[in-house]
Amino acid sequence: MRIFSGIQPTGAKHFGNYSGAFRQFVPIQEEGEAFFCIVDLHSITTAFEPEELRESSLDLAAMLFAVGLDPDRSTIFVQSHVTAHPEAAWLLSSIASYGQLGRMTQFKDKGERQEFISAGLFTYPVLMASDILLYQTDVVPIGDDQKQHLELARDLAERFNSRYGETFKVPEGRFPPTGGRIMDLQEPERKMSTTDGQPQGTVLITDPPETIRKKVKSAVTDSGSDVRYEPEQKPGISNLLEIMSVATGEPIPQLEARYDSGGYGQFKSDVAEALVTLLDPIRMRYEELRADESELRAVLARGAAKARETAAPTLEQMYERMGFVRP
Ligand code: AQP
Repeated sequence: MRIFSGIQPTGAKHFGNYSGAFRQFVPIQEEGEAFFCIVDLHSITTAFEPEELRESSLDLAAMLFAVGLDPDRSTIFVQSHVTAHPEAAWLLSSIASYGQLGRMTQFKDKGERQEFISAGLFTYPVLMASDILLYQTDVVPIGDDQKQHLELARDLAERFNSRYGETFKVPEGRFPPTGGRIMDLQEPERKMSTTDGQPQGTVLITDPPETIRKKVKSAVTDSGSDVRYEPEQKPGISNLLEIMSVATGEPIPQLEARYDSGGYGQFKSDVAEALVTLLDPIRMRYEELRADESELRAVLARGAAKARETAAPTLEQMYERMGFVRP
């Protein structure tokens, strides 16, 4: 089984990324041949600083190893090291419709909040489709916010296969049953996010314990004092319940039963401690791994070599089937 997932090196990664994506990566790497891609080409579709991009690409590599990815089992690489990705994206853009791209929620949401809307932000999902399809991927472990983009990748695979002959596997998404969409602690109706979230409402994986405690303590809660999972009526408390369930592995009904009539105070302080217990060892491992930049670069170079070799035959087939004269 082939597994592929991409993560943007945009700023520091947060608990939402951990819950929706990283947490699934560790067990899934045992199920087949896994590729995890630091999608730096995606990161330039919104405003960015070149120096930060360089640093955060290496930060993300260290983070992926800190959460438990094993470079001997999985291939971890940087997207821009494998030029097949933008090449395949250009070929796929000829079968992606302008209308479908315009309906992407992420494009509409992010577009609304930017003064300058890049063409790259619009075509982003085509590059994401090429990332996934080049590896003949069976399974894509991702958070709920990526469902629509994955659907587009599936549509493009089917369209290409029917127009030019069977070339791509049609991938399936794998979404966590709990914690697939973690919300901002300050604005629980919006997802926790690096670029669009509130700093106080975003728990970073590298936040020190005191910062985590402060952020959870000031999390927006709802009227009433009962701890119940009702996302419509109680978005703040329901989000905290999901966070605690992800952090401890305890099912939500069990947590509801324990905290139901105890008020929000004790509950919030236990959520904070559960996060600290989970994230503190990751932060410490991260700091250790991040300090050895030459080792990180060496592992990424090995990953890129393997990724290039794996993606090349699919790209070649795309060119062939579309009628290009090959050199
Ligand atoms: N809030 C979230 N809850 C659960 N999963 C999430 N993911 C992102 N936010 C949440 C999942 O994390 C993986 C990597 O995401 P990404 O780094 O590619 O970027 P993103 O989705 O753009 O993440 P951000 O932080 O939310 O950034 P912006 O501000 O760009 O929207 C993906 O599998 C994603 O589903």
